[in-house]
Parts: sequence; structure tokens; C-alpha cells
Amino acid sequence: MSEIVVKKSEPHSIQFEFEKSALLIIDMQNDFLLPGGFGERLGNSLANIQSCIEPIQAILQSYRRLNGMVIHTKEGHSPDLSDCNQSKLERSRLQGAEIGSEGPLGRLLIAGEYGNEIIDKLKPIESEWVIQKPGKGAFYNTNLKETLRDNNITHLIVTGVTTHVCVHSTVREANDRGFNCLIITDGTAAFDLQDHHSALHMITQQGGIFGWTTSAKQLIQAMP
Ligand code: TIU
Repeated sequence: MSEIVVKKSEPHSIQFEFEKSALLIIDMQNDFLLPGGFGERLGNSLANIQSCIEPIQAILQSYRRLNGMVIHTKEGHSPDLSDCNQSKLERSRLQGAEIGSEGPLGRLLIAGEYGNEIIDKLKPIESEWVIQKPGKGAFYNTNLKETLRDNNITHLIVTGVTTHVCVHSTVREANDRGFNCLIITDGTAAFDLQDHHSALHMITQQGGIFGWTTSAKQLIQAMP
């Protein structure tokens, strides 16, 4: 077992066994990162969202080198929208980004469309898990919990977009299911910088009420 100790993490240092950790890469799909996708159609600027790509690439490289567990998630719905609840659909319509409507990257937030694919720079390789999720949290209506338990995972290294929406929902769900979360400050991003920083603050306040945060560099330096 390889013990990892990240000393420079908030609110205090974190220690875990590498073999019991998984790198979780949340929703790094074209729909959120590229012009014309769901994120931009919701009214967001893409100026800040791509900053997390390089830090995630660096951590992914380390996990691949060490044969660690890597899980990619994609937020998306089946083409008939049977797994999209009416409230989510209605709010997307009111915002001018109706889920399932045609866009330059294909139908918005629909499985199998170009917008739903993971960005080229983080393309999953065959040994990695890819989980399609209909909700914001990655545990809702997926087999993520069973997959983690089957692989004896206790710690999640959490990256992806957006910090305050799908990353936060997933971290909260993970907490209630007994998983420890280390969120990567520069390996996550939101459209709005204030949302990003507020979401990270919420993780570490009250002695780490939802977990820990650190940078990609600090994590990589601590890896074997
Ligand atoms: N809108 C927004 O910030 N995020 C989402 O809708 N989904 C994810 O965060 N993946």
C-alpha cells in the first residue's frame, strides 16, 4: 500500500492509501467546456471554465502511471428524455437552453451527442470508468456507490465542473455515503469565480465539514 500524505491541504493535512483512492472527473464534457454547449446556452461566459483542464490532465497522468482508479462522469439524458425530470426540463427551457433541443454540438445534454462527449484533452482510456448521470450529484440514479465499494475505495479526489453545482452536489452525496473527499482547487472550475471560491470555502469551513481542498501540484508532489 502506498501512503499519501498531503500536508498543504485545508483545513488540515490529509492522509490516505493510494490504492483506496479514486480520481473522480466530473462532467468535463463538450457541453460545459465548448462554445455553443449547454453551459454557454444557459447564459454563462466560458472565460473561467477551462482553467481546470491542465491541472486535471496532470493528476490524470499520475493516476494512469500508477494504475489508479479513474472515474469520469457525464451529465446527460437518454434521447427520449425519460430520465429527465419535468422541473429540470422546464427550468432549462425558461433559461433558453432546453435540454434535448438542437444546438451546434448536437442535442443539448443528450447521451450520444457530441456535446455529451468528454473533451479531447481528457478522453477516457479503456480501463477507466465512464458513468452517465441524469442528475447533478453523481450518486443519483447511477451505480457509483456500488462501483466504489466493490473496489474498496475510501477516498475521492474530486475534479471537474462546475464547482458549485455538480461537483458540490457529488461531494455532499459522497459525504452522506461515508466517502472522504479531497477537492482540487485548480482542478475544479465554475463559470463565475465567486461561485468557485464560495463553493470551495463551504467544503473546508467548520473544520472541513465536507472534506479537504488542495492544489493539483500539492497532490502530485505527495504521490509516489
Ligand atoms: N450549470 C452549471 O453550473 N452546471 C451544471 O448544470 N452541471 C454541472 O455542474 N455539471
